[in-house]
Amino acid sequence: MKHLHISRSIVELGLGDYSMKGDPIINQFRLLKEIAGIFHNRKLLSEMSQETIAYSVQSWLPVAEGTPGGLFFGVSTIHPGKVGDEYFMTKGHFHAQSDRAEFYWGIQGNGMLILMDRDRNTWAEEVSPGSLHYIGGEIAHRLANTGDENLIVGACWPSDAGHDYEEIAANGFSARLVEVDGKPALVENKLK
Ligand code: PAN
Ligand code: ZN
Repeated sequence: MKHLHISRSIVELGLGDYSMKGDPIINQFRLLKEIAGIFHNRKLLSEMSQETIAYSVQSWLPVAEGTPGGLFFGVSTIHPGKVGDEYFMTKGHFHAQSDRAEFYWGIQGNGMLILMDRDRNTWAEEVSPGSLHYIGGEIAHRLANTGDENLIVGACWPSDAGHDYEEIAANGFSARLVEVDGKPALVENKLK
């Protein structure tokens, strides 16, 4: 069917802002009210505009979710902001097939990739344009925007990785990324 046929790819990246264009693109938006549970200071959060977009994700899933051997591609945009001293961040997850790894890379803005292993050791890598991050299997991952512009991060992960949000929703990460003396710092987070 495709023999001798020449075409353009069905998805293109805007190399300025990395916006993805094309038919199969999925656009997701996460509002503050939908992710309230991930922040420490719920009272402060309840006083903020609940419709604020904390982050958005564009993704291209060229094969069905769960297909072994395929790859998914995404671009996450975390908006600048804080709930008290805690930076806007993604929900964070382990992969459901927990040995499945992922690449992230920084495109625009400044932030942190917060990582946690199964023993609940938590650490972070600085994300900035050009930074490249290998997230091993069994490592929970979350992005936080520590700057005052959008943090844009690319991602590529296996199509059979899946997402396990429950562990993080129940117990969080063992540390929170907060602003201390004007700089980001990881501080211990007691189990709920
Ligand atoms: C990313 C994330 C994206 C949004 O594409 O899904 O940054 O974060 P949450 O999924 O934690 O809300 C990825 O890690 N995919 O596996
Ligand atoms: Zn992931």
